[in-house]
Amino acid sequence: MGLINGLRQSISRATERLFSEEEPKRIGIYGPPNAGKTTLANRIARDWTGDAVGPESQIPHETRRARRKEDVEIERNGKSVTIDIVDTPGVTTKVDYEEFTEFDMEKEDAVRRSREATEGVAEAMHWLREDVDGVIYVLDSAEDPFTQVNTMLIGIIESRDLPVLIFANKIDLEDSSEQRIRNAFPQHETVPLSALEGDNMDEVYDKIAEYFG
Ligand SMILES: Nc1nc2c(ncn2[C@@H]2O[C@H](COP(=O)(O)OP(=O)(O)O)[C@@H](O)[C@H]2O)c(=O)[nH]1
Ligand SMILES: [Mg+2]
Repeated sequence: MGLINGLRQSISRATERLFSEEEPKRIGIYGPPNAGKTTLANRIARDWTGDAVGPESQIPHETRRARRKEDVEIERNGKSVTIDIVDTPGVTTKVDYEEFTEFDMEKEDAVRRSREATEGVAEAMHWLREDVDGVIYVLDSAEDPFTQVNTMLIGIIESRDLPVLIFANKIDLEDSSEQRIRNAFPQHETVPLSALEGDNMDEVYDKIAEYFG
């Protein structure tokens, strides 16, 4: 009996290992509000599965809960990687309801949205600590990358030893600078793109397969 149970246990451990190797990698898309995280998540999902992850918006904090798209299979150079795309709320040091009232919203709705956004930020941080296997860090190339939030998040990602790619988004904008982002995070690979226009998506998928596959 002891021998058979022992055998059973080692077989089930081996099976577990086999399956865990096939499990998709969970890739979190992080970055400040309005960097284009949802636009990117939707483009990846549409390119490889045909449907979207969530609504994109000019209103900051439109994504207030983490959204997931499971089993997105990306095929590159004869290799395929299966990932779960997690689109997170933008991380910021301050969520102010007045940001919302600028968008013609009633105060009550604006206050509710800012409360949800604050909870969403906490949730995104929790996922970063517990639940993701790799990170795509999205930045708006037309904005200054040297912010406390970026430094803090990249620091947390590094301390967890997670593979990370920096995406310099919005390169279609005239005052964008990919180099400014490279200078801010020289220790990481930076990929320029426009999630909105679909520029440089071939390199984006090559890098995703290379880093997270
Ligand atoms: N010009 C330009 N605008 C973009 C690009 N990606 C996203 N946006 C716009 O930036 C705004 C915020 O995008 P969203 O994906 O909601 O940002 P998120 O808050 O990071 O999820 C929207 O108005 C998008 O259309 C891009 O590559 N180029
Ligand atoms: Mg979003």
